Order: sequence, then structure tokens, then C-alpha cells
Amino acid sequence: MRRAIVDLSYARHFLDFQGSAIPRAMQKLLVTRLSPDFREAVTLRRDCPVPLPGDGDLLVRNRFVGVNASDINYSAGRYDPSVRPPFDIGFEGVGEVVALGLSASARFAVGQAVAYLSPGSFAEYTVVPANVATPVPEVRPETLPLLLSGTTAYISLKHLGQLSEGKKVLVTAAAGGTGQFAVQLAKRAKCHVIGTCSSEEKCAFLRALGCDRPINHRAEQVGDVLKREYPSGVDVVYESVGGPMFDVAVDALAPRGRLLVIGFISGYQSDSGLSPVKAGALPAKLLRKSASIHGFFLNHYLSEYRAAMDDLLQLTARGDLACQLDLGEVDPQGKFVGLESVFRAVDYMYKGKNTGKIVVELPASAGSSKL
Ligand code: NAP
Ligand code: X1H
Repeated sequence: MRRAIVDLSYARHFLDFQGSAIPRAMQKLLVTRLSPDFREAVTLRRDCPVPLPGDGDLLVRNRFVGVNASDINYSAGRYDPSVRPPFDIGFEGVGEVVALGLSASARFAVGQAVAYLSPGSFAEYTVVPANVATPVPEVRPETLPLLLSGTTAYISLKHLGQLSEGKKVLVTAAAGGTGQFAVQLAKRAKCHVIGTCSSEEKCAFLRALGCDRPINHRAEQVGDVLKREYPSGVDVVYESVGGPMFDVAVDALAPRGRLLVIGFISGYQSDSGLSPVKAGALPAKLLRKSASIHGFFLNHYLSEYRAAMDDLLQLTARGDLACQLDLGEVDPQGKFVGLESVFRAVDYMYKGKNTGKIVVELPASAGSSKL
């Protein structure tokens, strides 16, 4: 059922935003059956009603949406096993406010550019609680990598990393959406940074970020490099690949080393979602080195989110933090434009093709029926 309109001025905005009416119908991606195979789980619907914002909400017209490794954990129903399809998908977006509820109008206005982390961004329009939206100076894709990928690196390293000058930090999937920030933040903490990736082009990107020792895992055995060049081990690992890479990382830990489990992307596409880690040997390995493993899930650190986002925005505004986007320019089928290209962008990520954060552009002039 459509929610009641709470305020007449807002009703006027809703009907007529800068001369162009908000459509009645829109496109969105919907999870229609649970599966880690994104194409199997997700359907593009063209005839969905544009939702109405409640009192504390914004209605955002999405212009750029972020693709995340965990979109397939979400489409597999792993986030909340009690939720049944159909449900919305997409974690984050940047766009403009086109309508809003009365109490949201204290901080926002129609036309305001916003960035947000909230479910349901793979849609032309998304209702976003005003308290999870960040006002931004303009609708630019460069804010997107900070929202989930940047804050994950920032909060996990700050709260669990215990970084200090001279520590050796290993970042896996270092040239990806979140890895790029882990590399730069560890460099800002004056650490020595080793980063894994899958190509010479990504190694060059990592060098440009300040990474001291990029390792192309297709050209060199990561475990061999670490044993040879870092015989006393690494102090901190930012680990998001899982499988054999996780075992390599555990073996590389220095005495009192810390391993942050950020993810295990190599396991997400399998039905169980479980990573083939040799967990049986872990207790002895950790005890022998007084080493620690820390799981990290951003949703459990939301109290730290606002401060992290503010700091990241300042760092990028000052030019002290690079924010690499991958809009699909080098994909043979071209840039990721339109909701239908989210499928292609997920494939691209799982083929290991991306450098930086994958972003899909949603053109302003999507054709839907007007009110
Ligand atoms: P991303 O790093 O931009 O892209 C994934 C990268 O992982 C690829 O470019 C590729 O890099 C590698 N890769 C892809 N498929 C792989 C596979 N099957 N096996 C091994 N490596 C593979 O993705 P992201 O969205 O930023 O996510 C990166 C990791 O961070 C994921 O594990 C994700 O779950 C995690 N994460 C965790 C949180 C949290 O709250 N804990 C939040 C955000 C992200 P290479 O070139 O290096 O092979
Ligand atoms: C309540 O806490 C959680 C935490 C993670 C609930 C679900 C998950 C989840 O589905 C995730 C997840 C979320 C974000 C991310 O970046 C990586 C991962 S990995 C993962 C998961 C995968 C397979 C499973 O069997 C269980 C969790």
C-alpha cells in the first residue's frame, strides 16, 4: 500500500520536481529467488511503482550505484535468512532528492545531492531514511567508493588494526573497491604495505597508491614471496579473498600478528558460501605466534560510521586520498550504464577484472511513464 502524504508542500514537490514530473512507474532489480548466482536470483522489473517517502525519508533519484562483492551474499539470502523473496537489492547510491517527508525537510531539500548506504539502490528511485543520507556538494560518482568500501577499511583498520609506523601490512585484493583504501590508510599510518592483485596493470595502480610491494598472484606465488622477502612475517593482514589465500596469510603472520577477516570472496559463489580454509590447524598456528584473528562486518560498527565518513570526505577533498572508480570502460561490452548492466558488472568483478570500485551509472533520462 502507498503511504499517506504527510505534507502539502511535499506533495507539490512530489508531483513536480523542477518542472519534470516524477514517473509513476520505474525499473528496479528484485531478488526473486535465493541464489549466489546473481543472474539466477535477480530480475529486472520495468513496471514497479515509484515508492513514496515516509515522514523521515527522502525519495532519491539514483544516478550512480555501487556494486559490491557481497551483493551475491545478499541475493543468496545470507544476510537475513528469515527474509523471503521478492526483496530489493543494492547497498549504496548517489543521486538527488526528488521528494521528502516533513521531518526530513529540516536537513534536506528537493534538489539536494546525497550519498547513502541503505538497501534497495538498484532502482531508479529509492526511499532512503534521512538519517543515513550524507549531503554532498554535487552528484558525482567519486563519493560512492567511500560509502561502504572506504568506511570498511577505515573502521576495521582503526579499531582492529593497531597500525603504527614501520609495521608490515598485507592487503589482499588490494586493487579493488575496499583494498585501495586499506593500502592508502596503512601508508598514511607509515606502515610498509604489501598488496596482492591479479595483473601487472593492477600492480602499477598499487605502486601509484604508495604500495611498497605489489604481488601479482598470477605471476608469483604469494606464499613464496612472503617467506623470501618477509622472513620475520607481517604484522597485520587485511584479508578479503579467503580459501588458499587465507592459509597463506595465516602462515605469513609475525609473532603477535593480527589478521582481519574482511571477507572471503573466493567462497561466495559456492552454494554453502563457505571458504575451504584449513581451520583445524588454526588454533595451534595462532598459539605458536600469539597471533589474533578478528572478524569484521561493517554493520556491527555503525556507531563509528559518521565519523569515518566525515574523515574520508575531508581526506578526499584535500586530495590526500585517491578514490579509483571502475565504470566498465575497459569491458568489451562498454561502460556500465543502466540497471541491466549491474549483471555484467557483477560478472566482471568475479572475473577479477576491476581496478577500484565498480560503479554503474543510471542515466537521468530513463524512460518511464509520467504521472
Ligand atoms: P573488489 O575488491 O572491488 O573486487 C573483488 C576482487 O577480488 C577482484 O577484483 C579480484 O581481485 C578478486 N576476486 C574476484 N573474484 C575472486 C575469486 N573468485 N577468487 C579470488 N579472488 C577474487 O570487491 P569489494 O566489493 O571491494 O569486496 C572486496 C572484499 O571485501 C570482499 O571479500 C567483500 O566481501 C569484503 N568487504 C567486506 C566488508 C565487511 O563489512 N566485512 C565490507 C565491504 C567489503 P584480484 O585482482 O586481487 O584477484
Ligand atoms: C549478521 O551478520 C552477518 C554478517 C555477514 C550476516 C550475514 C553476513 C553475510 O552474508 C556475509 C557477508 C557480508 C558482507 C561482506 O562484505 C562479506 C560477507 S561474507 C558473508 C557470508 C557468506 C557466507 C556465509 O555462509 C555466511 C556469511
